[in-house]
Amino acid sequence: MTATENLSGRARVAEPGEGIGLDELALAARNHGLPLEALRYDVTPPGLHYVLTHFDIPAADPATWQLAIGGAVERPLTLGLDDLMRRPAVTSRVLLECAGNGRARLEPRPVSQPWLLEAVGTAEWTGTPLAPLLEEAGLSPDAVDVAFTGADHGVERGVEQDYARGLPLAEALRPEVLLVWGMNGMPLLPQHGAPLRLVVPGWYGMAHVKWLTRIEVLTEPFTGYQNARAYRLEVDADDPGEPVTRIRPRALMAPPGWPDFMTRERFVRAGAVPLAGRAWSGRAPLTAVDVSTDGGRTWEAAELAPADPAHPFAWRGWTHDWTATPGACELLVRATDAEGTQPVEAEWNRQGMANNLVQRVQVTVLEA
Ligand SMILES: Nc1nc2c(c(=O)[nH]1)N[C@H]1C(S)=C(S)[C@@H](COP(=O)(O)O)O[C@H]1N2
Ligand SMILES: [Mo]
Repeated sequence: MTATENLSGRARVAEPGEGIGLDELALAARNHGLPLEALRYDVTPPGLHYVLTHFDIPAADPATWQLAIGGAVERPLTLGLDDLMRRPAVTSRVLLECAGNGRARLEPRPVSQPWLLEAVGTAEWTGTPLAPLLEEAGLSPDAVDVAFTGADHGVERGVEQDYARGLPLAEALRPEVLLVWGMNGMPLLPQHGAPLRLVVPGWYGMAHVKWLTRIEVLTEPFTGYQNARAYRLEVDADDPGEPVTRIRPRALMAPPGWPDFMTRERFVRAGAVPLAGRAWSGRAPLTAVDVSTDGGRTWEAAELAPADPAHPFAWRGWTHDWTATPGACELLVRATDAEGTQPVEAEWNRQGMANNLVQRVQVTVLEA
């Protein structure tokens, strides 16, 4: 990429046939995904949860960490981690998915973190609800947005910035939005935002600001880079695009059998092969999961675990009994929520955001 292209501030789209570059490899090596076999765990073990960090993991000392709450409030607050930990604590099981999940499979490929399908995980987050803190600070009656800023700093498409995201006030006041210091019963790990992060159940990952240092209540919509330029569903370079918000429905399967080391193609033996995975949606209740064992020609309903009222923001398990016959085949799985079904063909946008095309798994069925 030339400096001019960089300063033009637009996401780059790969040339037809252009392979993954070293810049994308560098991002992929820093930001790892969930190994899909780890879909077996209800709660993703910490080291297996996906990670996405735009810049560097900042240095952070929990003993001196401070969170400032200001802007359009009557009483600005400054809180240490121990002040926050003395407040009512809740633990909530929440699925996170990166808005760029599936990007590397788009044609043409938006050049960025090249996720295949694995930018997802479900953790038990411990923290305190945000809304009472905002109320205590005294919200101005004309407040509309809340901006959340992390301690990490960098340059993105020519713009120097602290990582910051705005949320509409009504979303920030939802009782399930948390300021979090714990993950899976342990202190938050550095890569997941230690010592403090935001969790916004139902929204794509970019909203869950890590290394949170500042909350600013705004009387105008937030116009920072990560809302105004990044995370938009733009279809061409002049299109401002709709903002990326809530997670679209998706199902994934833990690939059955055993893999080829290099191709990741799967092998199973003919006969009964149990298929299983997870499904989720952040925008509407899930209604069905369907599986195809013939490359998408026919679909059968999978067994979807009932919604667990104790964990409304977690993924749900699904299973399907497959009788495999010898030969090559392609397995697909798709989720449906109250607003629609996952597309079989990708819906393209310049940044490769909120792309929920179906998973395809190539399997060779061997003689029993
Ligand atoms: N401060 C800060 N917060 C951030 C990011 C970041 O780069 N900096 N990345 C966001 C994105 S794009 C995602 S997908 C999630 C990933 O969270 P995880 O790494 O804990 O899985 O964090 C979000 N919060
Ligand atoms: Mo992300």
